[in-house]
Amino acid sequence: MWNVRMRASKNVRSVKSVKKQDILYRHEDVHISGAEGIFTEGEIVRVLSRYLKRAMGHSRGLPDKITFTVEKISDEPIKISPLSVKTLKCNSPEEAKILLTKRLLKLGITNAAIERAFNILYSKSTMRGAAMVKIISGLRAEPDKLRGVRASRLGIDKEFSKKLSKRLSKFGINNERVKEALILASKIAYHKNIIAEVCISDDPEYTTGYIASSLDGYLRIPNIKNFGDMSGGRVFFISEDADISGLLKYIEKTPVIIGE
Ligand code: WAQ
Ligand code: MG
Repeated sequence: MWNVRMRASKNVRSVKSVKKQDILYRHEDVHISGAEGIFTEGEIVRVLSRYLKRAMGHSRGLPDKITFTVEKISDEPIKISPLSVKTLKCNSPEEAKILLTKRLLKLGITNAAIERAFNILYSKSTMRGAAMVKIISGLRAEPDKLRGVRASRLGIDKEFSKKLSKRLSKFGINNERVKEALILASKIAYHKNIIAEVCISDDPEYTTGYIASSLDGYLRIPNIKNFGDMSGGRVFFISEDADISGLLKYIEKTPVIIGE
């Protein structure tokens, strides 16, 4: 199996500084789009062309640099089931925040951690990866606070993918975006030290986000942000005392395939 990754970015000459958790970072690269998956050798060319099209036709703008990585995976992937999928009722970002707060509190996440997450998710300066927020203190745990941590080496069993498509079709949500998000959320929720994830797309025209956890599954939230809004991001809520290096290894390096 092969891990195929794409990253598209645009260099901005005017260097912008952002302050996060009292550390000053400099933004020179604007993230446009990223994608990845685990594929067989025969699928690589088709996937590369699909990713290239996605990078070149993105609503966040035209990139000036696109990087592809094609890497052989030697470890046998862990096979896990996907989370259950449900779409909640939500009419506005304000309603989304109330709904998210309720659900996160129920999962044992403090108001401090929730507030930290909202600041990241609704911030204008988007990250390439996800922030890791500790559930009690609300402190950030990822080593690179500007980039975040990227979930990598994840994919779906080919036969199972067809079955999943059929099921999603019944609800009118059979598309690459939903499938890729469900694969990522399922891998992330599988780790015992990740209590929940919240995601808002950074694409200005895509306004449905989600909250995911092994307890409640993958819950889609319409109108989590306003149409045209360029903000977005991902937050992984982690146990206060989690072994960070072990967790990073799982998120970034351990191959996981979604199957039956
Ligand atoms: N690992 C960690 N964080 C990531 C990754 C990754 N592999 N890919 C993206 N992110 C972060 C990054 O901060 C982006 O700004 C943010 O997530 C949003 O990424 O059920 O389209 O690819 O209708 O814009 C979810 C809802 C859509 C789907 C998610 O995210 C549905 C989406 P995007
Ligand atoms: Mg995006």
